[in-house]
Amino acid sequence: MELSQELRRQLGILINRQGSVAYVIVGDEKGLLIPELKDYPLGRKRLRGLRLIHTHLKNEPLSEDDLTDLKLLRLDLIAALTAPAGSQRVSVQLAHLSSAPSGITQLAPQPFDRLVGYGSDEIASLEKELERAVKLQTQAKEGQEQAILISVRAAGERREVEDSLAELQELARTAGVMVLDSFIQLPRKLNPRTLMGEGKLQEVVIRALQRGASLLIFDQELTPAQVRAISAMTELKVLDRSQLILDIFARRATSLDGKVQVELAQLKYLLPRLTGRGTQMSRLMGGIGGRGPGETKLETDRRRIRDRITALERELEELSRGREQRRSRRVKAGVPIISIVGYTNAGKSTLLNALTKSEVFTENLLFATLDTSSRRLRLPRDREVIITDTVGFIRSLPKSLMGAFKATLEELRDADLLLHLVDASNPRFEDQIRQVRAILEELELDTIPELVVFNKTDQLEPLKKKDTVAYLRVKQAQMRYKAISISAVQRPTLQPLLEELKRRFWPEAD
Ligand SMILES: Nc1nc2c(ncn2[C@@H]2O[C@H](COP(=O)(O)OP(=O)(O)OP(=O)(O)O)[C@@H](O)[C@H]2O)c(=O)[nH]1
Ligand SMILES: [Mg+2]
Repeated sequence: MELSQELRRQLGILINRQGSVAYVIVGDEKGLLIPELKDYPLGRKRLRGLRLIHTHLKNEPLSEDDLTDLKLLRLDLIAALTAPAGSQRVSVQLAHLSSAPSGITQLAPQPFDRLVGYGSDEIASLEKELERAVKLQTQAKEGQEQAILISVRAAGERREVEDSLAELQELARTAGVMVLDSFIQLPRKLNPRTLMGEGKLQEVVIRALQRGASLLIFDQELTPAQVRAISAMTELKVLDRSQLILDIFARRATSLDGKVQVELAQLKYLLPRLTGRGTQMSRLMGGIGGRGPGETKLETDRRRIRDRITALERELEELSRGREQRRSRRVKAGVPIISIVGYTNAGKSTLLNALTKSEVFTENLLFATLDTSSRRLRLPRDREVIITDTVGFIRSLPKSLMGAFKATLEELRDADLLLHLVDASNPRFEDQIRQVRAILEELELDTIPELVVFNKTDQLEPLKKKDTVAYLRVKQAQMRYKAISISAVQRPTLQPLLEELKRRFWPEAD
């Protein structure tokens, strides 16, 4: 304290759990800057294992900056020592993280000697308490990743943001991630470095600590620099929507075609990010032992990835040649082709199965289907059509995936009719229709005739009782889109659809 007053600078020490001094920090009159705590990584621990004890020169209480350090660095404890000018009586103020709503517990100033008593036992029990609070709240399976969802958008309606976030939650569920909480921020201006404002980000970190999350998933696409900045600041894993979708596709891909396309998409997503990290790391982490992957290693990595991309593209071409042959045979046969398109989970595969009595895999998770399958559907009087089912759409489909799945989506070009299947039981169905149409337009498929079909109408009766307004909205939309209603799980309801197909392709008959 004396030394600090003499120097007119704050002094601080970081003490580890063994009681030895890990860092000594010399600040200025108003504050001090904590270095990167490389030797004390957080890993899966709740708390850092370091206590910061530092001096305040003007008798001031723990500052905002102090509390921010406590939160972001997840220190075990922060203590500020003060002494009235010329006095030997040093008093101490303590704060530590806790399961209180604010995330922090502050103790009233007390004489310095008390600090000595506030030792490892308290901290150990504090960490246990945090651990216990987390355990009580979650039922995550062993090894299941636990996440907090975040959406930050400068412009846009709250409802739209919430819808998109609800979908992100579904995506997380599909990826096997447990969602603990979500945050929405609608700032007037985005923070270019971390997207989310830093104050809000602190709140997120505290929540992650209290609830035991290890992962942040953003609904918006993050730049490589933003991912780095946010994960450096929070020491949590950071993903965005695109990465989550890519991850789901990667788990789902079973056919050779699917695997090649997904790997291609992943590499194309990775390549620019790898470049960014390389140059940044080597600049930031210079010095002995702190070198990132060296430039040479990165250059080889990049080259290897580019080579792999070329090889995969060639393989895809090869694969699509086989597909081409099958296609041209089909087209030549002159049999009408109907392609079922629609938002993921609309029931496309279920409908294909119901119509053609086949067994394409279906599941109540997103992106059950990645590969296109075609089946013949026999109609009365020896007429037949080919029905194809393909990968589902979703809003903000990552560009790299669109590119990689071009070949799969190419097949839609041969369709004589796009059967646009809509999950009418989904509260967001109208938005989903818009999204599907936007993607069709982007693929230049909007010139093919479209037939809108509302599926899952078996769910509408319960809806009518529960939420009449929503029910009426579906009914109105159905008229507006001139949609046929079916329930793919109840075969008799498909009759009107079959009639309509007959009318479209053989109008003169009967
Ligand atoms: N209640 C009800 N559920 C349905 C109906 N049609 C499909 N489902 C269910 O909806 C879920 C999704 O069906 P899928 O056929 O896999 O959907 P999809 O459009 O092929 O989805 P992706 O391949 O993931 O894009 C499954 O759990 C189906 O059982 C329906 O008419 N009524
Ligand atoms: Mg499917």
